[in-house]
Amino acid sequence: MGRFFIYTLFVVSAVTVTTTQPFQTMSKERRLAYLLRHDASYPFDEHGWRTVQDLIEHHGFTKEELDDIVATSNKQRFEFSDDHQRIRARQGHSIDVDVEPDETVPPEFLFHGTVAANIQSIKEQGLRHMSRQFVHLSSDRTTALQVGRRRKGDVVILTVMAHKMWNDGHLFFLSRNGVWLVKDVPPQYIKLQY
Ligand code: HQG
Repeated sequence: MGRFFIYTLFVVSAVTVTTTQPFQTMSKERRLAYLLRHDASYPFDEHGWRTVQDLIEHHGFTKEELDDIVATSNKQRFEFSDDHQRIRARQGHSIDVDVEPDETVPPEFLFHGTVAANIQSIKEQGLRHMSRQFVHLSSDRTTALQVGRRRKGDVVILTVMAHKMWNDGHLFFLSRNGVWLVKDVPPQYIKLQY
């Protein structure tokens, strides 16, 4: 194991697993997340807004359902424009939009929950943003554990030396629902702790 790698291995049984679930069987919130983050067929404006009218007319949502999802989403994933005519996701996009997360100086450490099967590759390549615009980081281990538990397999919590990265010139953004975003994390900034 490399000098930089100190391991924190949380071996837990995966309770929530990310699946390739058919669209129509997803919850309304998950469907909305897909439609606002990944739907390349929709002409989003540059800041990632989609009209409420489009979701009502073409995707089976009612205005009340959208109000309810925005208000009750456990991670506060979505927001309306001031005039309530448009809606967007606050983070997690694969489509190329700028939802204006705040560029922010990060704390000393941030955390990333993943699974053991990814570790060798992460050691070699660092954390990559994969299909999304950014690598997602959490400000505490508990949240990172929840993120990792979405996947099948033993969860591993990685510690990212965020402030050192920032000092070395990497930009960090904080989404409006508290998720830290960074383009990629080179391997020398990752601590794996036993
Ligand atoms: C892994 C949810 C191999 C990475 C959550 C992760 C989060 C690598 C997967 C948000 C790698 C990407 C995002 C490398 C990264 N080699 N594997 N070099 N670099 N990975 O879903 O962070 O509920 O794009 O560890 O709460 O799991 O939808 O990222 O396992 O905030 O609002 O590649 O999704 O938010 O998976 O999750 P994802 P994530 P919502």
